[in-house]
Amino acid sequence: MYQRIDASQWRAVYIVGDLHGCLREFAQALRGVRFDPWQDLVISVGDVIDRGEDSAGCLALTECRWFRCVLGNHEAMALDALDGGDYALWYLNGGSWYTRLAGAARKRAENQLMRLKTFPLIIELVLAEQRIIIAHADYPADHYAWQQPVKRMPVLWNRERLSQCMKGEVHSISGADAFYFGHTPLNARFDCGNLHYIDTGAVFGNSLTLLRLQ
Ligand SMILES: [Mn+2]
Repeated sequence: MYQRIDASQWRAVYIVGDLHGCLREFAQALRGVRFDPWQDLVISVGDVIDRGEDSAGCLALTECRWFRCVLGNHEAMALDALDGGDYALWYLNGGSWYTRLAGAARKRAENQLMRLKTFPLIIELVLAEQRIIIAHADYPADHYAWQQPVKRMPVLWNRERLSQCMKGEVHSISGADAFYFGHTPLNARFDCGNLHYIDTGAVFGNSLTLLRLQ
């Protein structure tokens, strides 16, 4: 469920919002910051696949050594479909790109998806003296602790805390310095206490948020 990353192993560490197949925009953003795959790392908040123009290309990123990600609800829907054989929910939510893959491309995507089962729900980035937590939708607790058991569904789907933040009922989470989430497309990144929501709706024609953390 948890994975720890030591930022000192990389020159620069970036975080990127929900890709949803927007490989072109992502490549452009990386070029814009002169990203070096031999020295730098980028961490995704999940939902790399579905809806956009190149889900297979974004899925392939999960095999790159310079790319890390937490699971999003779209990856979880794909895994549930592959495991249970019921594809309806996933296809309705942008997963139909998978039906258009054939032969080796289909097999490759299936293998890459199955590999996501070993991916974390929560990444703890240790950066100098700071602890930065990355999860797809929420960290469903008032206090963060490494390896603390949390429920999978709210980590992937919860929008409750974000709505509370937007209503001004500020909700920081203790136990870590900062939290980064995606999942809810916003016009601009939204910061509330130590919580940062960075899905800026790239797949809906808005911009992709790529931030340098180190
Ligand atoms: Mn999502």
